[in-house]
Amino acid sequence: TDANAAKRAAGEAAAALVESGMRLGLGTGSTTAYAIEALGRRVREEGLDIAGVPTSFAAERLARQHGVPLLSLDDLGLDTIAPEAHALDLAMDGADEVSPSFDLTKGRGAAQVREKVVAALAARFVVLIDPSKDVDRLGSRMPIPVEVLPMAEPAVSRSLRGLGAEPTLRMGQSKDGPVVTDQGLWVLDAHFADGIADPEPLATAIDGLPGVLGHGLFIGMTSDVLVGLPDGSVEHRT
Ligand code: DER
Repeated sequence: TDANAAKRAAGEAAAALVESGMRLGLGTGSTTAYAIEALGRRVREEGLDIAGVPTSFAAERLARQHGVPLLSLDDLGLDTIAPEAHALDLAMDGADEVSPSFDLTKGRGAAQVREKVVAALAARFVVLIDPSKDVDRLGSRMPIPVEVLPMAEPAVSRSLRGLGAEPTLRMGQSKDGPVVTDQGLWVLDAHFADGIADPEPLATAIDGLPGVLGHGLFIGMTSDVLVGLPDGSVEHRT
């Protein structure tokens, strides 16, 4: 379909940015899946010498399936890297919404907590989208996923309402009861009826709620946006 052609174009463009010797962040979702597949091809066909830190069980399994070598943060020798240097050369990941200033909503796949850890370690954070992800303001089309300690869910829901959101507990499709994340926690999807005028203070406020592990607002983290188009072309925004 056109949507798949657009996602594939973005994913393959991201894989083309990768050079031997790079340590990568491997994102989660259907768009980054194309990048992981393309990286696997380059490893096999060109002997590309890379390794990546996966951002979910899904990304890890996909990387193994395609023969992309994996790393954990323990393998990076973080304490031997100067504080101002970056542990990863390039992290690639998808997004649910991208604002004009490249701020993101992420977490449709409930992977936002590990994704943010990995993106924060990268010298360059490349976001892979199709045009359907462009929004004028974050929260206008997608809720903000908030990963929460199950025992704290009632308190965090109340606080999110106080911040102007309508929170809904994310329920399983192939599982009865709440979705359980890779960390064994729950996800509250915080819906903002009119979108979010100023996402930065909201992100800070959500981070401060006791019982919250992380959320899907990625503010000021994006280096590049690769927009795949249905005709297979790619728009590169920096
Ligand atoms: O869940 C996530 O954070 C994904 O990266 C999501 O934001 C994008 O997934 P998609 O590429 O399948 O739309």
